[in-house]
Amino acid sequence: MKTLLIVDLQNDFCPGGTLAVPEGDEIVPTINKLINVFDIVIQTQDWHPADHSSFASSHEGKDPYDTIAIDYGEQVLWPDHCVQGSMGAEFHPDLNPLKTQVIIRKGFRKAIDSYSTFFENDQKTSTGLTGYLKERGITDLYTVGLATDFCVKWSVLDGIDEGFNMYIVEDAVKGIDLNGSLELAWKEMKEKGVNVTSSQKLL
Ligand code: VGL
Ligand code: ZN
Repeated sequence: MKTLLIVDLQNDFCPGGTLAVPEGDEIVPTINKLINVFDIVIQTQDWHPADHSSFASSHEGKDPYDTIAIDYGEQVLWPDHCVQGSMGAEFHPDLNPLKTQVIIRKGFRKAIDSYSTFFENDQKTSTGLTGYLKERGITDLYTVGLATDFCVKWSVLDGIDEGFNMYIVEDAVKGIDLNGSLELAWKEMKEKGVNVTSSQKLL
């Protein structure tokens, strides 16, 4: 069964939010159309405690977009975003929520960030998504949402490693682009074997 995976389409990642992805909200109408042609819709929700370790504000003397070494590797420090219970963590108000069957929250452990919908940034702690998909016999995931070069990319790469057929809908994602990260993300996803498709082909 064809399943749509909508990554982090939350207020803080849209213009006006604290970690706004340029034109992040412009993909919402396309995604609403795609929702109509999918049997199953899954959403992810970045969901951080207010003192999360990925926030620059949690590290004295650090600014947003600095990087630090954490025991699991390099971590970009972000502006505070998607704090549990805040408006910024809510989904974009125009996104059709009705067909969503499950919401995977991630990044709720203070010490570990989580870009991917499958594994947190230590690459070990599971979100449970693989088990959910396997239990339901879901094999093909069409990925849309924000941000192409962080949560979308890591979800696609891990999804392939977990044995799923991963698709990315190229006109239904938007990137942050930090020091060339957007171009690198496309390269990494393509090298790993993502299927690139478009809303025009699906609708
Ligand atoms: C994301 C940075 C921090 C994303 C989440 O959704 O791509 N990026 N948290
Ligand atoms: Zn985050």
